[in-house]
Amino acid sequence: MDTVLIDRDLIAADHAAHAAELDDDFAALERQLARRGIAIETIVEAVAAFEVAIPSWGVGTGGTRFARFPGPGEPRDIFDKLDDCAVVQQLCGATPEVSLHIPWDRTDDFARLRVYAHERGLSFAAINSNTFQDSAGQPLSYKFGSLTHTDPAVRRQAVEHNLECIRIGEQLGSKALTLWIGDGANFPGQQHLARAFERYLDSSTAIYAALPEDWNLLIEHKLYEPAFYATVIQDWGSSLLAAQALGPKAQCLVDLGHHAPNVNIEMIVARLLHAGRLGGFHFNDSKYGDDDLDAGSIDPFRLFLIFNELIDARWRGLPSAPAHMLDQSHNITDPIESLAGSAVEVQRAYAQALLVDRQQLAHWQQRNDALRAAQTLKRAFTTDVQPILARARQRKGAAIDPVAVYRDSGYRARCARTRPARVFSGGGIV
Ligand code: LRH
Ligand code: MN
Repeated sequence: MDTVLIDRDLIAADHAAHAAELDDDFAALERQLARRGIAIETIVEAVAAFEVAIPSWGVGTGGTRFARFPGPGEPRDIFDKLDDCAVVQQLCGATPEVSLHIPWDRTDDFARLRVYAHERGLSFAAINSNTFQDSAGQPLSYKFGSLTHTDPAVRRQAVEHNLECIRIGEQLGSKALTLWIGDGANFPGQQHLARAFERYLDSSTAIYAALPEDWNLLIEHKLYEPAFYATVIQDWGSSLLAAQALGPKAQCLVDLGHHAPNVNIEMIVARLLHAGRLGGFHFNDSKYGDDDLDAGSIDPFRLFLIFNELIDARWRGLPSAPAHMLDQSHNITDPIESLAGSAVEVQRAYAQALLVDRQQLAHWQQRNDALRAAQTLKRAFTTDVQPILARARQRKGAAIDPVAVYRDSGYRARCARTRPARVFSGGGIV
């Protein structure tokens, strides 16, 4: 990594300041886990190897349809965004990959962008297409849909955009295309529910045919918004039907915010694992709708239960390697602090899920001892794995206290001086 944006001395000082307390906490946890038959080093290694990609659109200040309150030193283009992503990686050591969105991240030299990223220790995760907005100079509008539009010319335009995203992704070294479309209806009767799905299959078949051999197509379902009565790929069932119709490279992506309140998402994960079609996640949190809040900030137990299904599948020998990504909108916090913090929260859920005594759990489940089974699972969730997460960061040269190091670095103030303020008070998530 040639270009370092946070002074390494700051991280060295952070390590020096926290080493003693971390050693103390780590030793205590090591003893506790040893009594439970768990070698703490195996968990530290697993956590150190765990990565979650960050969304390029997550480093700018997000907003709602009502307003967006731009923060200081907003990134102006994809190069600024990569700088900010590199800072997140330097702080938490768990986010070496960035997921781009086209046309938001379009540039005229993607080869140079790849080098720019590489110099900052970054590479590229799945690339995201966008047929939910009309871009400048676009001949046909997506007002009434894109891949499922009744007009074949609009569908062709949307397919062509996705093919272009694949070509861009190939230049960047991505290995997947994430396909989320907002297509749907606001009124009963407005759209033929079956024919719209058939048009989706027809259009995505053309996209699937253009996928390089080693790529995946990640189909992202969403309950509603921007459509408020019916969404063509509304739930995991529609996504799975489409993936099974398209072929083995088509997988289902679960964005945690894309479900009705109280839907059992870990159950959906278990079903998609069973079908062999769990392709990835967009981690975030929510209390009501697609709130895109920081992962683990509202319901960390749900995040843990999702990882519990992933680890249980692995324990049962079910192969799955879903792509882990954050997809959040940071309306009131510094995006860099939120992204680093959220990456750590995803790691926390993963580490806790690794602590589940699966033999014991299976024992109680077999005997329908509901209380003991629930307690066995909760014991892992209530284990404070903070020393493991910090130790993993320490060993990777990341910060033990990422937010403190970031604030001491003055990086944001530096950006506020070098990046002209963007005066834009309108709505919109980015
Ligand atoms: C849709 C979504 C999708 C992205 C967009 C930024 O709500 O989750 O993954 O394209 O957010
Ligand atoms: Mn998403």
